[in-house]
Amino acid sequence: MERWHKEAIVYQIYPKSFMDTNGDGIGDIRGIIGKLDYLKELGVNAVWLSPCYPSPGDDNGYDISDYRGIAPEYGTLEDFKEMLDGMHAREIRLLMDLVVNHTSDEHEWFVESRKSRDNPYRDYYIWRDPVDGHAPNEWVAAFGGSAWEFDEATGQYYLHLFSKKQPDLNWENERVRQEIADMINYWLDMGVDGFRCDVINNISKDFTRPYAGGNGPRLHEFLHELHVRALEPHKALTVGETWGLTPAQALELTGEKRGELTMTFQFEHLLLGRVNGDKFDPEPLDKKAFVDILAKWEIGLKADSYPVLVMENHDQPRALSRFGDLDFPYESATMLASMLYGMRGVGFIYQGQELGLHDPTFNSLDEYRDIETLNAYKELKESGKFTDEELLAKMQYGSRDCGRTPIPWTREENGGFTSGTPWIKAQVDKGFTVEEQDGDEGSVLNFYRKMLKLKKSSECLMDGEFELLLNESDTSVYTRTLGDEKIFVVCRYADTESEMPDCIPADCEVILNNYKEVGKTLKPYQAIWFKK
Ligand code: TEU
Ligand code: CA
Repeated sequence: MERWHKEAIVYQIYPKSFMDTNGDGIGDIRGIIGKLDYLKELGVNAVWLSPCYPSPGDDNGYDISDYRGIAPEYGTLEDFKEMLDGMHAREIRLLMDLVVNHTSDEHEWFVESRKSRDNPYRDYYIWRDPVDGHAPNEWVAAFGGSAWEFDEATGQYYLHLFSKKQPDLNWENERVRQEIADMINYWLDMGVDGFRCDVINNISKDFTRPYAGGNGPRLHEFLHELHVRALEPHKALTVGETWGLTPAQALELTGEKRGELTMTFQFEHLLLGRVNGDKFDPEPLDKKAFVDILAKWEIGLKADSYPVLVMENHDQPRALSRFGDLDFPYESATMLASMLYGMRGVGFIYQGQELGLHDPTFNSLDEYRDIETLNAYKELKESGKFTDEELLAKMQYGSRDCGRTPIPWTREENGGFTSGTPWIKAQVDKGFTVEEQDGDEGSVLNFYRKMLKLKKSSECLMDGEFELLLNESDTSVYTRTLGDEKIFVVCRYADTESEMPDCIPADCEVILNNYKEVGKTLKPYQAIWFKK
């Protein structure tokens, strides 16, 4: 397996909301091309591009109707190649989004599959007879309702773990697995460097279970086969989107000798502030648990895996709104970054995070676009338990659209994202645009630039051993150690001052600090990287 990932810092682009160049209100590939220097200057050396394949757009591109094309609204294959060359010229690698648990129902495989029970593509998907006139089991879909959809034409149900326009592929079928390996090779031959693998631990189903979940019996076998058929020959990097794993399970997917995935995301800390992980059911954030969970994964993966450090993506509200403090936007955004990226692992940064963006304000239901939000609203409303006002507050708290509004590049209308009408509302707040932060030494953007430069240039930050020294009373300290070098990361996770922890040796050098000074006390949300 290639080891370049240890030096990687990945920027996630959600193309629909990044930059529009033709005024149709939808971000596009030429928009990305125009911002490559911005990415280079930020200090990232890889990009994960959310899906830009042809799609009916039921789930913003996570419902793919052609695995080998580029969606016309995003541009052409020529534009794509130009973007890829532009990235490589700047030593930025490209990870594409690999969505192979399901396709769109408008993919030609499914169009064929649903035609008849003996169609050659029938077995590309998961079809079952009704049981006593009902769905084959109780599994529910991530976006609400049963995971089974009855298809009149052939009298059977098909499985969809997400929307009914996202039928699940049948990985038990060898032809499906070969098609996918071929498709992966097609992109890798073109020069793509790897993939972020959407809900990848769901590809093997376990029908003995009462609920739809991941990690079915053939998962490892399927991944190893892809590794042999496509990934390993190209030395491709993969990062699995894998919800609900334990560190032990993550090691089984990523260990050096496994020949499966390079890395997996861990999202356990992103479930905090939610009753039983339900994104529309808020509860106060347990800040101690936030640090403890991150530390648990650092330690749990140490033996044979390289962690992924993430706090935002296109499925999550903004970290500042969830884990930070809107009264201390600069301090808390930079503290969270210092805490997370000081750890061992590949840093993933979601577009706009580097500006310390907070959630946009949604004033009414029709400002939302996300299928999950709209379905949840409907279900919760039908339950009769909530007022309209309460429902809107829930959506504002948990909606995926909170992270999907356009990047505010300038102070102009719609943040300079488009000259037309944006596909989703654009929010532009004073101080939270690239234009304003670029030249401002005290901006979140310049803090990220400085931090990423440090992270990339230090072996100790890249691969040093992690140890948690302190996590109490809203102050934490951990160390990174490599040979005789030691880095202390000290974070104040509260809006009040505290004592400087006494585990910091006196003769340390300050290499990163989100305040001008290091005093006798820690200031609200102060974060410092000390080098010994
Ligand atoms: O997400 C999978 C996933 O389980 C969640 O993060 C999802 O956002 C949802 O909240 C489940 O309740 C991946 C993609 O990141 C997401 O955008 C897609 O909608 C989904 O897969 C289906 O492809
Ligand atoms: Ca456009």
